[in-house]
Amino acid sequence: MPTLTAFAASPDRGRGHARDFRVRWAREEVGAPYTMRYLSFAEMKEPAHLRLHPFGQIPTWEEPGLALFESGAILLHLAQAHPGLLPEDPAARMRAIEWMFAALNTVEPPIVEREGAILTERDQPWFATRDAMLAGRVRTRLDALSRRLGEGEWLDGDFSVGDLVMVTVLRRPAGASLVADDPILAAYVARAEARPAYRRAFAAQAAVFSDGPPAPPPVR
Ligand code: GTB
Repeated sequence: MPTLTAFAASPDRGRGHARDFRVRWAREEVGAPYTMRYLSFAEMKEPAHLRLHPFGQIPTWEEPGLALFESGAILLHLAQAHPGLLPEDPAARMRAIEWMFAALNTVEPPIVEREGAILTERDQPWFATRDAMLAGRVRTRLDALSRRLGEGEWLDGDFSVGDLVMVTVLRRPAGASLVADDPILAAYVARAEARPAYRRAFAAQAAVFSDGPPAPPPVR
């Protein structure tokens, strides 16, 4: 059975913010079983894991004849190998992949940059000014995404791997409250979170922590 790696002790304590969650969700969407291997931070930097992931991170994916790192590559592989996450029509299929890249390369970076600042620079006297700037960059991306989504249910036709990645990006803490302020994006994320596959994946990862996920920290 294929194996996905994840944090043994995720700092999010089961809120599904680490990047293994998007793979769990995809796997549930296509209805294919998988097993998990949980790693400590020390194990992620040991030679056995570095052979799988040159940067010593999670997630990684192993199946007979193939080992992958990078959540985007793993998701593209799964979406190509199983029906359900990519349209059959070649042009529509490419547009879904385009949205996946947009999520990873255009929307996620400013959110990750803000997240890093919140984690490491919060005590600096200039933090409020810097955070306002970083939040503004996130908002610029979210506004454009919201305008494009408009009244649409998903980004381009049926739910695809592009939506799956975009929603995991929009759920990240440094963007979540800005998403909540936008009714179009908030409804989009809620629609995705209501999918049975999402709920199964979320329950599975939350169950790793016996005390359950705590309330999220306030990030505005
Ligand atoms: N581009 C890679 C991908 O998409 O797979 C990025 C992989 C990555 O950043 N992995 C992180 C990691 O292994 C975990 S997801 N970090 C450990 C290290 O670099 O040593 C990032 C993450 C971690 C924790 C939370 N959280 O607790 O909320 C959210 C996101």
